[in-house]
Amino acid sequence: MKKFLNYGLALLAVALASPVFVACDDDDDSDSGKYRLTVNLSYPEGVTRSEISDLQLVIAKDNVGDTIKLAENVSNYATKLKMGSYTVSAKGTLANAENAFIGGSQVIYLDKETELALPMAISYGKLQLSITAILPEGLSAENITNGKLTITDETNKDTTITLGNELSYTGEFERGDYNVAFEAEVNSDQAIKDVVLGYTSVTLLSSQDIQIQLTTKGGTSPLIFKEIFCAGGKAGYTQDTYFEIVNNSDEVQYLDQLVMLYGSAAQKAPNAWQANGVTDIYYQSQGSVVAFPGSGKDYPIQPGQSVVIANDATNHQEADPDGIHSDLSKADWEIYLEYSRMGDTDYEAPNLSPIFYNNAYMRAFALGFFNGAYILAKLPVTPEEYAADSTNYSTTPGTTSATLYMGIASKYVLDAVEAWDRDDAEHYPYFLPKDDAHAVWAPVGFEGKALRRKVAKIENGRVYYKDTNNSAEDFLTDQPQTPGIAPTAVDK
Ligand SMILES: [Ca+2]
Ligand SMILES: [Ca+2]
Repeated sequence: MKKFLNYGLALLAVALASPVFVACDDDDDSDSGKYRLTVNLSYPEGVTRSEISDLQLVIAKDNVGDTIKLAENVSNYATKLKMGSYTVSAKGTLANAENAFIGGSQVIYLDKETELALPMAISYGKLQLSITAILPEGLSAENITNGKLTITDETNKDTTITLGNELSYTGEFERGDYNVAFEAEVNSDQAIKDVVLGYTSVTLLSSQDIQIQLTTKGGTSPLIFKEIFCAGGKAGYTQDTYFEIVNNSDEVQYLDQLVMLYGSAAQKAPNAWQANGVTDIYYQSQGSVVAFPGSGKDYPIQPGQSVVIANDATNHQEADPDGIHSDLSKADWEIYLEYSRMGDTDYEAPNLSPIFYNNAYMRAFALGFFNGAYILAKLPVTPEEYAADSTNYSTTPGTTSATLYMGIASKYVLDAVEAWDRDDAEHYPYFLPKDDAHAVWAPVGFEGKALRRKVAKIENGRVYYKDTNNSAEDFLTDQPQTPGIAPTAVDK
């Protein structure tokens, strides 16, 4: 129908430009060799002539024809024409709907008296939809960023509009039903930004202004641990451990300057900090805090992509054929503890480096085979700046020990996973519930088993992992080591 309209307009333009008149009386003023053509417009059910305005007819030969305006309540037209091929077109405007048209077109060959019933159909032009998002009280446009509007039509086709910190948008859309969703991040120094979001649906039959009331919600981390292997593949072999981090979001993320911290999950009661009221800063255990290098966007990680961080990026199967180890010689990264007095080898993989250590006799990061609290964090400053700030350290409260521990605040945590030793009778959580609501059982020590995050769904081959900030729900324990290998099935 759209084709017809364009064609009709083209005909109209041509007709205005070169008024070759073919509809009625010819030059010779004689009816000889002419045939009568009667056009009767045939409307779709439910449409009457009185609803149509500006009804026009064009009878064109060789793309040239006059525009005949049909008078009110007239639906037919008769003329006499020479034998030949004609395109008969009609169009009008529907009065009872915005930007709605009715029209039809047919080609005939006139070689006898003819009565044509020209079928007419309805077509619609686009309508204007204006959308305004209303922020929750206390927030203004300067407080938000990365605003995104998603408009989904009846066929589930999405149109995504990037709005930055704009709150309104106007576009042209076909008639129909739409779902409209708005989402933006709230500016803060938190590693996981809060989001404002809202949703509405609209049936677009005329141009409309709609509003979406937004509410605030805690965001989810784009980067999470997919697998943690810290249980060891054989007693006495300490450097086969690894972490795997996945980009569980739909946008590119960056590993630059992210830090990893390890805490002990062996506590049966509040630790010294918790007992002193410090519950939202997580202090490391003995050992190091390590960081990715980079200046901000040097190490992108694509949606769905994962990276393996080995303690030692070497083939541990070769090094110790008796244990249950992985070949980590192709690991994306390794943790290189240059300071270690136990010796650490700098293999080919690029390094995460310590930004602080309080025990030079640790051979590897996160030494603790039967339990552990693992943090992936994004700091508000560079790791070096963070490490240089003395307020980020504490000695153990209530003791005279001079040993310093680095702490990372809950708000900088991207992912926190706690694993408890199932043989311990008592446990006291290392994390606040908002970071990890419940620990998972750690794999049995020295049996080569890993913690692996559950698969929530698989779409077009892309694995999405479960992330409810509850390790007991999100992780499977005693899993085979699968560094860098995505599962192929959804987990219960
Ligand atoms: Ca190492
Ligand atoms: Ca290296």
